[in-house]
Amino acid sequence: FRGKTADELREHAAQALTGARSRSTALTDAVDDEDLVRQHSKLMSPLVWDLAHIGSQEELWLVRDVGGREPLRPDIDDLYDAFQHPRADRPSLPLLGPAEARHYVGEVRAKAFDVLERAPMEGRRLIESAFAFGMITQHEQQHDETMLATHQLRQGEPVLHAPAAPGARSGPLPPEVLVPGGPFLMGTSVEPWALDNERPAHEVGVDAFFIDTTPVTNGEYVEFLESGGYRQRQWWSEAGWEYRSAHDITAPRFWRREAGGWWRARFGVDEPVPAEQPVVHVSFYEAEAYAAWAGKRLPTEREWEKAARFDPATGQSRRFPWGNEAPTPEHANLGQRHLSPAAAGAYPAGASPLGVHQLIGDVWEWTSTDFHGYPGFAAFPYREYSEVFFGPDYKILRGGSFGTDAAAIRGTFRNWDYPIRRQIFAGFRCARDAAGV
Ligand code: AVJ
Ligand code: FE
Repeated sequence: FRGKTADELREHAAQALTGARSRSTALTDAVDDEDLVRQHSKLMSPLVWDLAHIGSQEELWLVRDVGGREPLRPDIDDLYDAFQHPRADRPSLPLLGPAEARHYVGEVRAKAFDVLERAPMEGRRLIESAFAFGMITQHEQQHDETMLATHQLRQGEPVLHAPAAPGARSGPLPPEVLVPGGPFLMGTSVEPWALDNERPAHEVGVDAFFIDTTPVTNGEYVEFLESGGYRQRQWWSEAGWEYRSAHDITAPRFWRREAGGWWRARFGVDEPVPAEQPVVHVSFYEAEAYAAWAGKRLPTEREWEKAARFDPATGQSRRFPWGNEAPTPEHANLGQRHLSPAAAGAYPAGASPLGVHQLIGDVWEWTSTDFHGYPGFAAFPYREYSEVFFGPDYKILRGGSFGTDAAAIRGTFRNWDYPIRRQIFAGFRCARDAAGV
């Protein structure tokens, strides 16, 4: 926030909120009312639930907590409390209908802007207020990505459209690079919009390791698949093999075999699986099996962050692989500008100082690390944002996907999900030890 006037900070928050809202509107206006209230998959909420939930959180956190205003709709707090109702049960709740939900989120937003007008954007309460608007923006963008995943699960004619993602723009890349051993600064204490689980900054030691310069591509993944990887027990962990067998998983989600080739369904369009793009819609277990087959392993979360942020020239950690400036379309495939990952090598301007590409954008990357708080973790503003998820059930994903907005990603951002999840836009890259280097 340094060097910014209170008005500039307000303007920035207003633009971020408005950007998130145009995306939510586009995702929910793309389908008719019947489609909005339908559950497209037991794994997801009806889109109309996400929309009103976005409004409900904004009412709770911004309008009531930060603004100290009277509740608008205290009667619906429970309906949109994600902890009270699992996704599968949400369609049977007495939810706001499409018109009511749109009206509600509009009313909440008007109040939120009113709160923003009067928010203390200087002095002692600056950080608190500015963070609250950042948190609400990120919350909406996260649900927008979730709604995008619902669109991917939806049956029917395509309703979302975007230009094709770029092809490779860098020359041939080495398959992997060496990341030197030694300490680096992980997490952050200064990033204004960082959530509680990214804090505080702390030094961690990492042994030297090799990491892939790009995420694993469909072409590479097909080699694993066609060499019998899904049938060979030896590549799989015990839990992974159990999961693979119980659900008879034989390929990434949304893939099918036809006429001697692999096809995929992508937002209602059928297309041959593009060999040059990172693989997406694989579970942690599949990622782990591929890595074992390739003679490698998944990176730990620390390794991923060191590869993404460490600048060997200065010894400092950057905000993003390319530096400290916010992502532009030259740096990374973010923000649903395209409806797929881009080819490996499509973002040379986004590479890290060590030459690791596409750490931000394209696909979320599975790491081998369970979700825990950093040393000195303090839940903020609520235990329910991250702390209640700490433990061995969730694996960390890093870097964001083509469906993640720039407002909701940075080098320190931590996402988490169950290792069986495949409907999220997740892929991976491999690493290996560099003992003795
Ligand atoms: C950080 C993506 C795991 O979607 O469950 C949304 C974000 N938290 N509403 C999720 C979130 C509350 C969260 N993830
Ligand atoms: Fe939420």
